[in-house]
This record gives sequence, structure tokens and C-alpha cells, in this order.
Amino acid sequence: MRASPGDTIAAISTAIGPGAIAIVRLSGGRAIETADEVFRGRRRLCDCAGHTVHHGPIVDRDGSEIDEVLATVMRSPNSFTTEDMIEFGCHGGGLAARRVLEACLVAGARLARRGEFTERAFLAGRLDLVQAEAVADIVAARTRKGLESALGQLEGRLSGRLSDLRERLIDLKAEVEALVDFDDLSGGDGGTRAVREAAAAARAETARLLAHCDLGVAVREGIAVAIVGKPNVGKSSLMNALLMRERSIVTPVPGTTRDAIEETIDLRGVPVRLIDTAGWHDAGDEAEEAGVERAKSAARGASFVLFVLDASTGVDERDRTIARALDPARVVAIENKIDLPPASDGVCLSELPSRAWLATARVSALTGDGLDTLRSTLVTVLLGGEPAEPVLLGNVRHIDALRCVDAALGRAAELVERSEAPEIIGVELNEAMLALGEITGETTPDDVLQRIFDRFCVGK
Ligand SMILES: Nc1nc2c(ncn2[C@@H]2O[C@H](COP(=O)(O)OP(=O)(O)O)[C@@H](O)[C@H]2O)c(=O)[nH]1
Ligand SMILES: [Mg+2]
Repeated sequence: MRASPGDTIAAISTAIGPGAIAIVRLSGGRAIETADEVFRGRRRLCDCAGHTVHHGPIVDRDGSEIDEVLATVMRSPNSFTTEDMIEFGCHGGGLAARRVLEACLVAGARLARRGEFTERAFLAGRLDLVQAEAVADIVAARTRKGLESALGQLEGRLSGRLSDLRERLIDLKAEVEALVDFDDLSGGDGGTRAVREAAAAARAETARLLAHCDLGVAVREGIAVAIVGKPNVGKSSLMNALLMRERSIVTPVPGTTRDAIEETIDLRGVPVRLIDTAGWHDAGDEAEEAGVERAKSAARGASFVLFVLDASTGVDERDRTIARALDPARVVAIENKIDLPPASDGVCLSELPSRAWLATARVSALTGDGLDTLRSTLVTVLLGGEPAEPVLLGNVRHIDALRCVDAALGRAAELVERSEAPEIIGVELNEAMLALGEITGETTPDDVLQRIFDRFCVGK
């Protein structure tokens, strides 16, 4: 393990930039002594009880004042890391906090690595790995549902479900070991039935956890949706209408949106990343050509595509070209500008080579007509309906490991059916236990741990 718990680490734990306060955090065996080197309050922090706050200046090595702070003392083991911790509430703006941090480093602290505070909490057993990861998810959450889900994970909701599963695996192992006392499994006695039942119960729990994982990933990572169509059909207008505010540049001149613009909307708690692309047609100049290329690759990279058509002009060859290039199973085809008189022949979507679109919609980005229906359509096709499940598995690492648990359980169940020796079944069960332990951190390899904590920001 790369951490060396005990030595005193320091970092700025608030975002850089303008703000009312900034927090410099210290943790480790000498956190309070180190703080006393720079803090000049009425009392030494060493003499102060845990969970108390003290006002005073911070000075540099020459004794000149750097900032005036509130120092919070937290004593081991009652702190986030379980070590002694100090938090200096400095003035915001970045510079004061940076100078306070420097003073702490001069006084003997070491600059914390990314996620090192959380890593220490994990190593001390204060959090399991799932909870430590939830800390990063809370910081990254973009919707209320994402935040709720991450908070639930930090509070141990997922850990609780995983430890239930662990109990079931232990039961199953015990039942299998009991079989060793019988000559074989084919006796048709109560022993094998108990094994079958325990295996089925464990698999049912993994299935329940995995059932909503697509939605869980969507809540955590968002769903990428590209808006494509030829120039001037109203892609940027539609994006703005969905965002309910101005973001993309809307002009009557074709080819204005030359770069892909990305904005996130909150669709029933799921962050949906709308990507407004440049008009998709034979590009006129080079900058536009690059934009068109980006539109094509955005459509390829996105999970879903909103394909916009102009109902007032009907479709032409350029629409057909785009239609042919798209995978209809990922496309919501949208007739826009329904506020205007329809094209003379009155046909639009139906004019396209018939394709099995995921869904279709008729809207006016200008008047807002049809947008509510479009939103409901998106809830259905993007989310598969209204999200419900309280514990959402959204972390791909957890999902992969749980699938390994499930696969090992499946193999174990098959071995039971074939009346294989209990020792052989036991091997699969150990595999399942190991995979489960990787989720919570008990058996997670060091390099995986390192990768997880490297994704945190400094100061977390
Ligand atoms: N009447 C009407 N005009 C629209 C509608 N949507 C977009 N427009 C207009 O069509 C023009 C092109 O829109 P824009 O969003 O820039 O198209 P883009 O090139 O596909 O991004 C602008 O003048 C918009 O005001 C609509 O629903 N109704
Ligand atoms: Mg545009």
C-alpha cells in the first residue's frame, strides 16, 4: 500500500477560486503540534479538547501574520481519518489558504496526495471501499438523485446489501462443507436441497442488485445524447429549449454552430449530456468540415441521438443521407418547427426511407409545443421509465465484480446439480467471496486501490 499512515499531511480542501472561506486540512500523528507551530491563538491547540473551534492568527517562520483563521481541533479517533486532525478556516480567494498551507509544510507537514485523507479513513477501517468511493461521487454528483444515491452509499446502504450477500455466501459455504460428511451429493438427502436453496438465495440477491445497474450507471455518469441534423433545422434551438436557457448560438445563417457544445439537463434525476453538433452536410469551409466530423463522431460516441428535421420544409437528400448513416435503434427522430405551415406535400418523417426509430416526436423549439411530450418520451426511451430502486449500483467496478460473484455462483450451482465433490464446489464459492471482497476493499489489489484514490482531488 502506498500510504504511510501516521506522518502528517496537509492540503487545501476547498476549491481554488473566489469564495468566502478556504479550508486547510491537516491529519496525522503530529497534526496538532504542527498546527501549533503556525497558529497563535490564546491557547495552544495541544491543550484544547477535540471538536472545539479557536480563533487566532497564522504566522510564517519570521512571525509575520499571514491570515486570521478559525482552527477546528479533532482528536483521534473521532475524526474523518481517525487520526488527529486540524482544519484551518482561512479567508477565501486562494492566496491566504496557499500561504497557510505553505506555513504548515515549512512546519513539517507533507503535502497530501489525491484522496489521501479518504484513503486513511479507509485504511483505518472507518469506511469500506464502497463508502470511500461514495465520497468522490458526492463531490462529482450533478443531480439530486446522483447526490442521494452517493449519500446512501456513504451511509452504508450498499455496504449493508453487500454484507447481506456475504452472509448468504457464508451460509452456502457452510452447507457445502456439511456435505463433505456425506459420501456424495447424489443421495437425494436434505443436504443437497439446503445447498440448492442457499445458492438460489445468494443468486437472487446478486440479481436484485444487478437489475437496475444500467440506470445506476446513468445516474452516476450521465447519458450522452447527440443532437444531429442538417444546418438550420433547429438543433441549437431545441437544445436551448430543453435547457430552458440560452446556451448555443442560434442564427438564421446555416452553419453557425461549428463546435460541439455540451450541456447537462436533469431528466428525473439522471444527468443527460446534450451535445449540440454542427450541421451535418457537405461542409463548405475547413472549420465547418471539422465541425461536421465532430458531429459524426458525437453521434457515434453518444448513447442516443436526437435527429432533427424541419417539418416546414420537408426532407431532402441531405436528411436522407444522415438518416442512412444513423443506427435507428438509438435514434429519436424529431420533426421541428411544427408552428410553421407544413411543407407543401405535408410529409416529413414518413418521407424518409422507412426506419425503425426508437421513437418519434413533433415539436416547435420556438413555441415550446410538444416539448413536454418529448421529455416524457426521453424518460421512457433513455431511462426505461421512472427510476425507483433505492440502492442503485452505478459504479462499473462494483458491477463487474458483482457479475463475477454471480458467474461463480452459477458455476457452483451447476456443480451441485452434477453432484460434484464439495471441495470443487468450494473453489467456486471462494472465487465468489473474493470478488465480493474486492468491492468492499477487503481483497482489492493494491493497484486497483491506488487507481481509485488517484481519481479523488487533493484535499479529499
Ligand atoms: N418557426 C420556427 N423557427 C425555428 C424553430 N426552431 C428553430 N427555428 C429557427 O430556425 C433557425 C435555425 O435554428 P438553429 O437552432 O440555429 O438551427 P441549427 O443550425 O440546426 O442549430 C433560427 O432562425 C431559429 O430561430 C421552430 O420550432 N419554429
Ligand atoms: Mg446550431
